[in-house]
Amino acid sequence: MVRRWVIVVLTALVASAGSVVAVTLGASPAAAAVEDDGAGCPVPGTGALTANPRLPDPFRKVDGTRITSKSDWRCRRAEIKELAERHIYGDKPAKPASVTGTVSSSGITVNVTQNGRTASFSAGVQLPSGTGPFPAVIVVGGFGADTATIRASGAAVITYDPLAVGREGTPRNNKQGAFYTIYGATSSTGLLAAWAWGASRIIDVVEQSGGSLLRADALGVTGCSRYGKGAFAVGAFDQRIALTMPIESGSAGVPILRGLPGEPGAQPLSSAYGEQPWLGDAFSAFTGSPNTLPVDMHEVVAMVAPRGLFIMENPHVDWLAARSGSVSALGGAEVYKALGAGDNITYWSDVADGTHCASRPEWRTPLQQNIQKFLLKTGNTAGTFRISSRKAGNLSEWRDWQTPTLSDGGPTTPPPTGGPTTPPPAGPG
Ligand code: MCU
Repeated sequence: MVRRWVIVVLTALVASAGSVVAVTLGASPAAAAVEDDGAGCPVPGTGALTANPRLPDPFRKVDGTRITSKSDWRCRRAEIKELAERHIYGDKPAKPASVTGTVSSSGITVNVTQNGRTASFSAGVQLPSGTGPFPAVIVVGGFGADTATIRASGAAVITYDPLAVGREGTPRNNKQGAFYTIYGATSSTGLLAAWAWGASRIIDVVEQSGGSLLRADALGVTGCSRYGKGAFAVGAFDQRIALTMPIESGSAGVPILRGLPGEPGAQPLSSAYGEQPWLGDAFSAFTGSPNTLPVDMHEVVAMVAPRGLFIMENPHVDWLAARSGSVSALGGAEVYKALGAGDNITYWSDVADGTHCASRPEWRTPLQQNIQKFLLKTGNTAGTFRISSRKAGNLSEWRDWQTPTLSDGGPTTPPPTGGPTTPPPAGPG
């Protein structure tokens, strides 16, 4: 009966959205077929923000009730996404009216038109050996990612220069790049959301290319440092990404924002906000008081669930905030567990070399295993937590909530318009 209910809901979703929506049941590691499967979910306003020194409960909805079933996660995720955009990143607009482009064995072109404004950018492609179509990993920025291992594992590399979409070195009131050409130089959206939007448009083009060279259903993303912040945002905000792999992302990346003021040597919030317009303009309200944020980065980790996530961090450079990173990963992992997908997240900061964005032998095997599991679908290695004792955070100090046992039943939140409004009667057992 449960299965029939899921099928009924799926049918309704397909009918109402006009596109196929892939849903992950149990622990099977599937990306969604759409950028945002919670686009139709209601998200109430939060009202006045109240201080909470602990991490917000990822399972508690804006209306104050807690979710009870795995299928409730879809609309709870939509709330987190909205809060993260509103207070941390700025708005990431949905797919523009027109996205066109080409995919070849050497590159991808992207042309976007919206409201009479047009912008273009491109990305490089490097294929692995063998015959396609190939999975692919979008490499944000030009350093720190182990592209040799990615290609040796059988995935193509899509080299994405995010600065063409959102430039660094500009003032907040005169932002530049393809995103701001479309949405305006005074857009309050920060660079990370702009970069994520650009990656989503690359995925649109790969999707529209018909899959003869690159597979839109087997895409990953990675990047190091500021581009690790970017890779994290790309994977969190586009559910077509099957494998998200941020490297040494630091403040404004994986680490909990609440942890940064108290982590010795970590890049301060005011610095992460001020160094570049990475975060949305609205984050200025929180640089001195992250405790009033109704959302924190452990929930952005959870936005990736149940999809593949491999977080790599460096415990030797205090600035990179790996202690707060470990708390974020542990907090987000609670959502993975509740969804029955605890094996889909890996966190690894136990590395010997302290050089920022170094090539690290420790990460080669888990990188290959994650590509096999989530992109090639030839492996099923369980994710692990390898937290360096140098920067080991303690989740229990940061939470006052416990992880619920979520039922497999139908949604308690109504499906989008056009779907059934009452669940079918319960079956015998
Ligand atoms: C970790 O990412 C950043 C960091 O946030 C900045 O403060 C620093 O200047 O640059 C890092 C980076 O991108 O290094 C390549």
